[in-house]
Amino acid sequence: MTTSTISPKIIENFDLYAPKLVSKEEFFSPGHRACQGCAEALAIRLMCKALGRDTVITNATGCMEVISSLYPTTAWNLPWIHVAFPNAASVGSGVEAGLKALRRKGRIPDKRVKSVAIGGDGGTMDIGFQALSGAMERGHDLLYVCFDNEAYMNTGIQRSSGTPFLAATTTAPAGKVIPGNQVWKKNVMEIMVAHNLPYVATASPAYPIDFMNKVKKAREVNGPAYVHCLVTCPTGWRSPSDTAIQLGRLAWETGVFPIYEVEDGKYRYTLPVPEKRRPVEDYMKGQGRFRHVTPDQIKVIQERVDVEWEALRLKVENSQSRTEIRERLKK
Ligand SMILES: Cc1ncc(C[n+]2csc(CCOP(=O)(O)OP(=O)(O)O)c2C)c(N)n1
Ligand SMILES: [Mg+2]
Repeated sequence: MTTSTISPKIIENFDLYAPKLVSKEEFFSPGHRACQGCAEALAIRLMCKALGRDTVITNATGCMEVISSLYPTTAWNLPWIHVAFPNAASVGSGVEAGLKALRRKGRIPDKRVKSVAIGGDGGTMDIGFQALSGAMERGHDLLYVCFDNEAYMNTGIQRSSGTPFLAATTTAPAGKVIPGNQVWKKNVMEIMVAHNLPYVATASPAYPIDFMNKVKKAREVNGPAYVHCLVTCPTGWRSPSDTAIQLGRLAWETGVFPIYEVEDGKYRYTLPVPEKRRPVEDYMKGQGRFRHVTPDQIKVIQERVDVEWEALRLKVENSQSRTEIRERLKK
């Protein structure tokens, strides 16, 4: 694991600090059936710690539902509902509306219970996309968290619109005809920002405190919020199971997956920005799904990452929040 971004002092006093930073209460319990080194299961566990008890989770079909709810067991220690592949955001918004109605009628205590919908990249960026857009546009008090492992992993590593360019999947195999996935990853963050949401963020369980802080912040928003969490998948990425955290860090250190937030329209990095980004090859070489990629193809990917990184940097540097803009226009 690279430790460049963790202060040595925190590592030295880890046992002292960790329990103060992270709740010991477990809402996603061990004993589930996730693969070894699954970053998605880790991210769910951290998300639940950040959300706390007063939460209802709506879970689209996908790896996390399959591994956590094998009859007659469950890993969930929170109210949890499994729904179809495309409609987590619809059900999550229904849960929110239902809780509101029950509170109004005095049928449940008058306290805030957060509705949180979760789905994989397929369930969010592809098949559940209209449900997500609708829920966000209607302005529900709903947090949606996408756990993006960059393919339909539960059903056998089929490509999704979250799959990176040239990654090999079972429906975009690398061979004589094509060198893996033929299109660039969809930038769903920008589409969420275009919905004018109060809070949108990217995150990774490789930076657990940053991720949990974002979930907490999104939970407090009284309205729609979206968190896009990149989760490494040793099975689908063909990477050793002990590199889940290392790869998560490399995704940020190379700029392949920028970690930032957009609050009220203002872009901000939330981690110390690397002075010099590492080459994308450092990220790709540990993953069998990119094994076939040639040096010339890596150059194309590097150029794309450089351009997207600069486009984001300009947004961080120049964007103003809607509140700031409103105030400026008043003057
Ligand atoms: C309408 C419909 N189509 C297809 C499926 C089969 N199916 C279930 S989960 C899944 C893939 C899930 O992928 P993703 O959302 O990325 O989650 P992951 O398993 O990768 O965590 C598919 C294709 C289904 N359940 N319903
Ligand atoms: Mg997936």
